[in-house]
Amino acid sequence: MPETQHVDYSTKIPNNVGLSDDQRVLKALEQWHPGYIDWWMTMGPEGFQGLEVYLRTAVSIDPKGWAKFDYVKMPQYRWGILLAPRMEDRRVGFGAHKGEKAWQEVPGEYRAMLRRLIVIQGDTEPASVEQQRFLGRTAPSLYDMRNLFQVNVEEGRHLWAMVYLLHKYFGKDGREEAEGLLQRRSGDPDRPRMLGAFNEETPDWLSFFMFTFFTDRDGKMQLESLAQSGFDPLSRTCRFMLTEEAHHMFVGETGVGRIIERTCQAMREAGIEDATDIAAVRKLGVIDLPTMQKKANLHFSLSLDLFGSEVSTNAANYYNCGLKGRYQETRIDDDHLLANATYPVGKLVGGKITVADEPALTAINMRLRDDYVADCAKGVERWNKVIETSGVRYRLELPHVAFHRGIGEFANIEASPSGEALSEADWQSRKDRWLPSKADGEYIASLMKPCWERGKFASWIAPPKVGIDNRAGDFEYVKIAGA
Ligand code: BYC
Repeated sequence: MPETQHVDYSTKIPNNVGLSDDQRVLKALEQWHPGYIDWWMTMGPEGFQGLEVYLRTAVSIDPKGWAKFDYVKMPQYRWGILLAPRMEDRRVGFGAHKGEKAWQEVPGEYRAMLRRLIVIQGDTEPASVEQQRFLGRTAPSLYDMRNLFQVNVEEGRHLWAMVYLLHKYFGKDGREEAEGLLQRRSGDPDRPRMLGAFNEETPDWLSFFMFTFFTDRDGKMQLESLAQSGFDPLSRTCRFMLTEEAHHMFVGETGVGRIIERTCQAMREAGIEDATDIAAVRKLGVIDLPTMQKKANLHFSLSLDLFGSEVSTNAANYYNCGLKGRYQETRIDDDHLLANATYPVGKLVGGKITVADEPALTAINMRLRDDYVADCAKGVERWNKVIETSGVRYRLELPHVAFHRGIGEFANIEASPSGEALSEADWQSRKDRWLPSKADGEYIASLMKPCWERGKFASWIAPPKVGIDNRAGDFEYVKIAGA
């Protein structure tokens, strides 16, 4: 079967890439499949594999009707391979090959670079499932539990998306890399996941929502950049992944928004004016806004590290070779070569945080990170609207990009959220004001009690405005009896 809009469900692996006509790749994927299921059963959502969950499954790549909702047990989810439609006469849009026909096969000289990009992207997907595997137990509602599992199965599908590229285009090394993706484990000291943030814990639901807001948004930016790739199968794969990714960020943004809403409502009801009176707010059984600020500081800074160094020859090479572009490359009005252009980059000069122009080609990571920061800032403003509307006086803010960094220009210094360089002693004495402390973690953990009654929500989070798939408030998103 040729590539179609419709997804072929007659094969074990649903797809729109004509897998039944490609016995070599079909076989390779069928061999990989049991290892994947094994990984899912041991590292996927713990304790819920036998329950029916109201999930969407992609049935087409038509943007208007691509998903269908139904009850499904997660291990029986139809993880499939879906590529966005091929664009006629697509050309490489940037770098040294600009204007050439987009590649349908891997150019030999770029094989190692492309493989690396695909493996890094692939590695993050199962990592996030591993990080979130215990959260079902403390879900604040069936609605939230469903959303968690939806995100998890789709991250699983994104792993399939990258594994398909490895098997189809990278022969033996591709197969080995695909195996490796099932072997590494988030947080494992001996075989960790590749990127820092994916080895951190996601201990509670506030972290989950912050992660899906901040870290999935890095996913969006990276996928947007890879969607520009001159290697057409990668571009098409990423374009379809972005369709699913939007829901993940929705989960994060509305999750945090609903916690804020509930906190502000409880404060108003109790007549608490001072949002920084943490003890008083915590007595109400909700999460105080300063603690939410600390969690945002943590997840934002960890996510900034995912952009790599501000000045990077790797990034310059990816760009120059036409493999990874900038955010919305096609909408940028320049020569798409960047031979003589410069870009302002945050730098540490004589212990001071400043900005200096660098060649734009080596500053590609920095530019993507700037686009990311702007996108995050808009979301934070939407949270601030929720606070403002409630009448509470408090503002959430993104910390300075030098704050709490582990990669790049600011990795070796400590800085305050306002961007002031600090001595080690200063940092040690003040860091608990800016990052979640042990006591904050314990308080949040004390709230993480399951709330699984239909239509009910935990004390610390407001219900959503509308249900998933427009379902009523008491809809049974997860058939929980027997869990
Ligand atoms: N942790 O030149 P540099 C998602 C390494 S999230 C550990 O500064 P480069 C998702 C780097 O590999 C999106 N190591 O950086 C979200 C290099 O190593 P080698 C995932 C790091 O290469 C939520 C060295 O440091 N996709 O989809 O320009 C849920 C120097 O590198 C880190 C991608 O990231 C780090 N944070 O940029 C589920 C896209 N940062 O070569 C999913 C593909 C850097 O010296 N990846 N290093 O051994 C890339 O485009 C680039 O590899 C990076 C790094 C942007 C990650």
